[in-house]
Amino acid sequence: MGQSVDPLRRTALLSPRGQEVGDGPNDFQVNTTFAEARFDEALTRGRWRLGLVGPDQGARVSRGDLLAMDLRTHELPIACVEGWSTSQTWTGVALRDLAEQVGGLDVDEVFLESLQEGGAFRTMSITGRQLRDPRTMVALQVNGVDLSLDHGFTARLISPNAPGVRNTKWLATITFGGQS
Ligand SMILES: Nc1nc2c(c(=O)[nH]1)N[C@H]1C(S)=C(S)[C@@H](COP(=O)(O)O)O[C@H]1N2
Ligand SMILES: [Mo]
Repeated sequence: MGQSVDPLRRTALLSPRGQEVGDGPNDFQVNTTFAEARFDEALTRGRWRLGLVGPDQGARVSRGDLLAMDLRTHELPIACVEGWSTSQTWTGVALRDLAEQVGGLDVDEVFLESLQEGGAFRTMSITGRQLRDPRTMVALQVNGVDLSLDHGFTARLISPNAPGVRNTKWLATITFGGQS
């Protein structure tokens, strides 16, 4: 599948809505493709670490560290204000489990930072309530396979109570307690 993408069809799908058809399990709508995000793919690979900043301490966790944690799987929607919605099966680590590692479970705000260098959605925040929802996760996989680059590899936020825009892709750092 996807071996011969008609270039015209592909262009049409790169509409202002950012919708694009990917391959297999990652074949669902995209807002901001990896190509549009414009950063070095190497940043998502071997040396990638997720930075965790909490009131008590900080930590840097690798993809392997995350995969070794308690993994959760939930079917959750992404609803984009641009007029589409999709529901997929995500697997990852509960955000609250990561917060606990750095003493950040009781904060009022969580600040998410993407590897993306520019763009309005490079940084985002979610509420303490969203943090404490056990289904809010740092997702590594979707529908049983690794996230595609377009869907935020290495890791992205998925929260059941947040608009699509808050589900930050290409996570770099998570600060519990807001931007200090
Ligand atoms: N870094 C980053 N994360 C992002 C965005 C973005 O432009 N940059 N777009 C957001 C928006 S508006 C939506 S609706 C979802 C869409 O996720 P998807 O592209 O995996 O479907 O990602 C969100 N996360
Ligand atoms: Mo969106």
